[in-house]
Amino acid sequence: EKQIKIALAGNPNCGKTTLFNALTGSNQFVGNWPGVTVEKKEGKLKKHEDVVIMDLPGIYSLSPYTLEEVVARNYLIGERPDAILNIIDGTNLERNLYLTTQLTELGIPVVIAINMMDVVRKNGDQINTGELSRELGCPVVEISALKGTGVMEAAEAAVEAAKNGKTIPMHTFSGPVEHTIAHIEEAAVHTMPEEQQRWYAIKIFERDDKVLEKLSIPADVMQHIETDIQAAEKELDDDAESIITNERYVYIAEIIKGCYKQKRKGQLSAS
Ligand code: BGO
Repeated sequence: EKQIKIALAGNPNCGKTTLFNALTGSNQFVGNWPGVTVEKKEGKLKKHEDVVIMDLPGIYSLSPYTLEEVVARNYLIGERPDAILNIIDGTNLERNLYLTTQLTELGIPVVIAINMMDVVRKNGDQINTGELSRELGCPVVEISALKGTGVMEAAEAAVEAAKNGKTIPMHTFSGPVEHTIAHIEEAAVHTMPEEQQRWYAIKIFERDDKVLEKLSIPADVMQHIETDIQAAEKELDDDAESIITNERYVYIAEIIKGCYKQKRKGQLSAS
């Protein structure tokens, strides 16, 4: 039977190491990512001989600015795991979802594990996981990596997603951005597998130099694309990279409004 590869991705301090240990136990192999001194860990999922969990470095974004980000995205783009298990800190939803909005653009099935649920509950806060799942278009499982609750359910949801292999991009940017991304897809990335085109087109829009270097787009095509990007920048009165960042945060703020309820400060607890 074919081996299933699941990448574990999340922000620093979200509990990724705790979850990785809970899922793999002593069945771990530690090394380094090729060419860099960033630790690489992989392990077999408990009771699943055919499932390998890859622990990616803790990151806030898939931008090309830190070694950890580059290592993580090179793995995701280059190796294309069968699914991503995105662990997010439930006490810090807004910040953690910034990475999530980028992972769901890769064309790889994503399952979200909301960690620290013991703390969220203790604080009296509420997360509507059904609504979050609908908004993001991927399964959402509540876990406490520390207490070991929900962790196997989350991993099994990721295995299931890997077997289904379906991804549905849910988030769209503003009109001028989508217009330019569509042009970029047509002009520069149409020969790539369809599920990868959107991520590359967004990165080209952001003028991500690592992606531009890798793709070596012909100069005349690049000139057309640059004209399009500048038109969008003029219309939205910002630089391309900031436009993308800001629109992600606007999207996340909308999601949070619909699925997160923080207990009012000073409110008396019932218990
Ligand atoms: C310390 N619930 C709670 N309450 N805590 C959790 C959970 C959870 O579900 N999951 C993880 N933690 P890492 P990264 C610590 O180490 O796995 C805690 O960076 C401490 N250490 O126990 O390391 C976890 O791999 C002293 O906390 O995260 C750890 O993603 C005092 O979150 C921290 C308090 O987990 C980060 C906590 C000496």
